[in-house]
Amino acid sequence: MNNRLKKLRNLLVEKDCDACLITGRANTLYFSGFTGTTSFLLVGADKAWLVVDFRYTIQAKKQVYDGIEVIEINESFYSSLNEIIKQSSIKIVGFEGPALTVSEYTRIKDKITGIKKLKNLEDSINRIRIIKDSQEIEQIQQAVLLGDKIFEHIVKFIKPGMKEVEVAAELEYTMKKLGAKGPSFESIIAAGPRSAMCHGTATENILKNGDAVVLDFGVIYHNYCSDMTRTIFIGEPNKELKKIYDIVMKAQEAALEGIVSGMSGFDADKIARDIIASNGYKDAFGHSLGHGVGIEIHEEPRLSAKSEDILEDGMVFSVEPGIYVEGLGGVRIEDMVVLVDGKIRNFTTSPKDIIII
Ligand SMILES: [Mn+2]
Repeated sequence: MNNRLKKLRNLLVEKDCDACLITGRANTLYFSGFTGTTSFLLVGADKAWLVVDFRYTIQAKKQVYDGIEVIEINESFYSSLNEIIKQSSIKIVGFEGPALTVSEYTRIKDKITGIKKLKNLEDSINRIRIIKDSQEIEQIQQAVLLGDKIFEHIVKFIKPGMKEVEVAAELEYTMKKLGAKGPSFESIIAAGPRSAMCHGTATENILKNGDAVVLDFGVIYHNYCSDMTRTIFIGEPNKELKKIYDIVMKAQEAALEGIVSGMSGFDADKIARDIIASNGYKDAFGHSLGHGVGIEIHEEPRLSAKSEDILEDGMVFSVEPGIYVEGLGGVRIEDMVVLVDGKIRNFTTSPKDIIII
């Protein structure tokens, strides 16, 4: 874990900061091991402090990695931070822009008088998490495996006439029963024409004959997220839905085969996008091919028509092409993968042959 703090300290040098203040939950967990919901993690050149209130002192002391001192606040977070900063002659402090509210920023400026300059490090702290270490890869694989088990169960559970919310409830109940903390995002269960809505979270809509049903869900297991999508059918699908299913599967298989380390997120996305476009559905694939997954469900890298990320070994991301036709329905197939030795290793093992219930 010291390696993580080392990377952060290299960033401090690069950004001319004496310390950085971590307030986001994902980065706090990544760099300190602390899972509570309120804290300030201050990392300096050779010391690091996790500032918590009374509720979390015992937990924080148990969880933090070596080299991090747990400080319980006396008066307020700001006065405690101010004391630390004054005592350690920290002057320039970087912060994670995406994880600090305007109110917090204003309070830090007003109350932590020891800070001479605050620097917005934007998403550069998040980007340290872009390459997963072997322990993370192992944990992510376990999370994906749990997702596969849940999918296997839910396929047997689904019957025509059920509501989408019943399917979602069974999914989420099963997750927790199997040890997950809960869903990594609100489960998407979208049947019939609703399946054309990429983020159609479950409603009281009833699963009917001929419906495509998009099941997009994930778990949080041992602090790591999984994400998967399969599209199944209630009764025999019509010709166009079947055709769409084949195109999406081909696009995904081509991407899984073709994505290599060194490739840009743009080029990776293009592999699937070109196949969908050449089959006449150019405008029906309106989202990106994939996103990084880790402590957060959506993180770096991005595989999209706008991405400038370069894909590298150790990156974990989703590959999820889709086609959506208003009035008819949609199909998406999503796996989670890691780049190893230049190529894709697929974590997801759920079947992709058409499933008809
Ligand atoms: Mn996804």
